[in-house]
Amino acid sequence: MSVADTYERLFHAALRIRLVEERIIALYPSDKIQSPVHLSIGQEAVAVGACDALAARDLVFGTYRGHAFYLAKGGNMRAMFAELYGKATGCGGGKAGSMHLAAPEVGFMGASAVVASTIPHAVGSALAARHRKLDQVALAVFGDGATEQGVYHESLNFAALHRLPVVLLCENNGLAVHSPREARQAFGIAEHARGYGINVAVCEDGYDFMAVRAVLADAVSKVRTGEGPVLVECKTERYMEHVGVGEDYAAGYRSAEVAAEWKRRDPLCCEADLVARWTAEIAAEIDDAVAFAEASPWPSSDALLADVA
Ligand SMILES: Cc1ncc(C[n+]2csc(CCOP(=O)(O)OP(=O)(O)O)c2C)c(N)n1
Ligand SMILES: [Mg+2]
Repeated sequence: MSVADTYERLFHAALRIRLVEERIIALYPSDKIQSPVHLSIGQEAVAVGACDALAARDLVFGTYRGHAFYLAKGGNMRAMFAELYGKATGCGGGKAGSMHLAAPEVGFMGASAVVASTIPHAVGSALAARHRKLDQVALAVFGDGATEQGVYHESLNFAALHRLPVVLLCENNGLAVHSPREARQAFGIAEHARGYGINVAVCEDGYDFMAVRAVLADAVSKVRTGEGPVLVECKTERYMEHVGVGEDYAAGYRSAEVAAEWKRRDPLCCEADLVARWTAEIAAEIDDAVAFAEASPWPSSDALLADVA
């Protein structure tokens, strides 16, 4: 496949995610979406580039800001909207909501509202792949805030010690809720990870799915050939508020100018002709997924305690 074909394929995948989240923004005031939503608008290229560098058999462990990775790994859009609507046909039976999407049938193994909590799941899965002699890479995706959690450091140490087949992908948007990274961390994420003696890569251009894909392809190939874990720090920018469907540049904790600079480089904001080429087709797919969610039944009361204990 030519570079131009790959660019268009990834652009389409990223645009699909953005249009899904823009539809969530439009639907949210109706109160039909039953859970809080953490939007990835601005960060789609990280998910698209990363998932494109993986094989279908590889596994992704995500976060509550998970719509982008769920869709990029191949999660079903109907099951995602039904989950947001709390319906029985949702990917979590309507009980998981936006923060706990999962599509294990395509290798999106789950997400959690608890910061950093899926990193050890990815590391454990990589250990299992090693024991079972599977050619399978685990990818843990997490935010910059997650690197302050103890379990992040425990996971890095264990993965490095056992040279496990795991990629640790930090979506560094420079914020944890309203706190800038500089006010929270005494270390650089990539610099610090090097101390564990593992391969480290940085992608400065997290708006550029081709750049992300190239960095991740190199990381995945190193992991697959037995070089041990790789940490990838990918710089990115979230355009919307931490949770919810609004913009909050007026809140004073972040810079609208910085976001505007990212938007000037973001293909989804700049390439109007490609956006126009695919918007109607993607909108039709979203219409179908929303109609499916609307028409689906609520979970039965019997389902309330299923899968709980
Ligand atoms: C263990 C834990 N501590 C605190 C929180 C509250 N909390 C929710 S999101 C968040 C910020 C996380 O920031 P980051 O990891 O950078 O991810 P981002 O939201 O920027 O994608 C915090 C502190 C939580 N959910 N879990
Ligand atoms: Mg962050």
